[in-house]
Amino acid sequence: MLLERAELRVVSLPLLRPFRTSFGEIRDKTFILLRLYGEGLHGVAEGVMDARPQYREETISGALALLREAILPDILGRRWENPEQLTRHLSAVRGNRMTLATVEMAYWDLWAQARNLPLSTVLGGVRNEVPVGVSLGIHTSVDATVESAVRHAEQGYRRIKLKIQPGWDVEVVRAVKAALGTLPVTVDANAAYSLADLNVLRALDDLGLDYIEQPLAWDDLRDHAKLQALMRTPLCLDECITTAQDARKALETAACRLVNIKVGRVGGHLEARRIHDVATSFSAPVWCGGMLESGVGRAHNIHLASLANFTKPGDTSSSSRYWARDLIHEPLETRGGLMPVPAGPGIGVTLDLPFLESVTRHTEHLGP
Ligand code: OSB
Ligand code: MG
Repeated sequence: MLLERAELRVVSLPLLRPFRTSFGEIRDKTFILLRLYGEGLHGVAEGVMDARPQYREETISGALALLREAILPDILGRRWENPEQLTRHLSAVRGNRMTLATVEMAYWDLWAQARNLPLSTVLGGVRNEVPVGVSLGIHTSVDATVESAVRHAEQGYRRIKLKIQPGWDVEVVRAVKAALGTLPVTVDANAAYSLADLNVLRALDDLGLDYIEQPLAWDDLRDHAKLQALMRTPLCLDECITTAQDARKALETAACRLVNIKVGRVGGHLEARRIHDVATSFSAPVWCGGMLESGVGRAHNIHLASLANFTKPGDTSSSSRYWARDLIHEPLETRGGLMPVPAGPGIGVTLDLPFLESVTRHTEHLGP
């Protein structure tokens, strides 16, 4: 297929309520939206990098420059037979997995549409609805957190994940566990601890959590391996894993026992599927993470989560938890803790163009 041209936007969507993690609070979700055009169709994806490099190292401004100055001029005006061929070509780029993912995901959407097939089908997905949990940000009180956890459990979510940081951990987790009974509870520290915090980490180990997500530094497999050897609770890596080789090394060294796969973090659907396959070969489960995506990124995540080894509930919860109005027409809403995989061609959702226009901060066109 000839990739004819691209449209790059920066979009800002107001969150219904602020979301706080150990690295900061977000009120408006600002992201890159990329549309790739070919054969009278267009594919779309969003980037998961933020304005500031607080989760990982990529940024919106860095990604825009790289897309505009190097990656898009290199691939536009050329024919690409399939996503494999495009991804192989893009593998010459070092790092920048979020930026690469934005391009690769938009191309997958376009390519699947050209075949009139849902993305989940061309990826090899095996289910038409995927199990989901919620990720609850750091609240202002333990009571408010328990109240929110119970409300989401009543809505059918299959796992409650609590964001934690030093000073906001054992007490809130214990209270939520007591309120929820047998429903799986997990925590996500976004790299806020170190091995010097072993006392707190050991206390968390005694609380019966399903797993502990990314307790230590974003780029440190070695200390995670040391920690996992001291803990009964499985560790799950998020920030540390950007390639299938990272996942292989993490599982081989027992730095974790499961992986949070975010297609937008790891260079796209092909690499996400490779990570899924590596984890399968280690009998390690995976689950689909989220980055507070709009309906565009959320739809991509849901299609990916239809692969067989995504057995743990993911973070792809209902769009209405995040936005008063989403960028797409189709509602992405869970029923009984299950999110239906959109059935249309490609990612199976369509942009609400007037609304998109009203939340766009910046637009540029590339190609002839
Ligand atoms: O670490 O999983 C994370 C949100 C922003 C950045 C990092 C993370 C998260 C979440 C929210 O946990 C997941 C979601 O609801 O999209
Ligand atoms: Mg995480």
